[in-house]
Amino acid sequence: MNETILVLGASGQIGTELTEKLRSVYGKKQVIASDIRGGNAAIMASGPFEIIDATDKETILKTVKKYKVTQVYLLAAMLSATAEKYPQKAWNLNMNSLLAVLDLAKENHIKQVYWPSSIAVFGPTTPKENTPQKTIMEPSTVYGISKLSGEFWCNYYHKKYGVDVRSLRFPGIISWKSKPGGGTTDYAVDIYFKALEDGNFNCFLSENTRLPMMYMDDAVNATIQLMQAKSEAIKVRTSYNLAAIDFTPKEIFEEIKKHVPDFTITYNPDFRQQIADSWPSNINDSEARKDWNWKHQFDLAAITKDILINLKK
Ligand code: VAH
Repeated sequence: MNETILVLGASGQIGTELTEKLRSVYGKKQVIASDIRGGNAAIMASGPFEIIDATDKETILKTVKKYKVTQVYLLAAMLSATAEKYPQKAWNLNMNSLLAVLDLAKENHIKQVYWPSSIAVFGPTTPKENTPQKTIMEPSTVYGISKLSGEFWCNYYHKKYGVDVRSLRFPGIISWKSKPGGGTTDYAVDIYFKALEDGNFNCFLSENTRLPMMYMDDAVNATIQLMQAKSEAIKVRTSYNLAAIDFTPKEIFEEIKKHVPDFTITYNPDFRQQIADSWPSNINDSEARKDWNWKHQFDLAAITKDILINLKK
């Protein structure tokens, strides 16, 4: 597999762990990490790093030529909660970065593109249970609007120019290696840190807010599995539904309490409750399981055990 990969947004929650995994699969020198700001020590030390604004096509092209890049993974984006505060900045970053990379693929500078979408493409009129691949999609957040638009651009560039761009609709992603980054589902990241640091968690969502979630390891493995699948196996060129588990703040709290008996929680919903209420409770990902054999590994008990063991180290 002689690929050379450029990760845009490598300092973010997913970018950090995706870069680490890609370097273990393809070789440290074959994966160039980049972001608008420096990454964590491990990312900076374990392979090439470049400061790149993901909306700046010329700088991306210069880097593609410098390292003879064959694939770009575009993880740079502004997430749901922050995007509601800065709509124009979110639209600019989320859209212009994607169009820049799709153009580089259309001009044959790179062979393959990965771009993450999100369950945020679904809105309040979407069926909430077992949400299908094709359904009503009327997103009511800036982030969701940018992700749904991005999906149509991916499909357009594939159909019209033959660009091999692939995408997954990520649920909320839980990890312990980096602190939360402005996402509505990031309560499920922060709760583990607070369980060990403070013993109490002030949750910005109500206790019965059920959301689709996934462990970072599953999300990273799904991404690489999708990108390594044969092109003819990829039947969906907007973005694949991808699912693992779903839970409420009450359920994740109870799971953590099994390990941290004195842990307490208070619920003080804020503006992010409205965002969460516009999203599905759980997702049907049968197309991904059928087309390229997707299968999640981690349930909530396994996630909780793994995170608390690692955070306690
Ligand atoms: C967010 N973590 O909360 C992201 C994700 C489904 C949510 O896209 O904005």
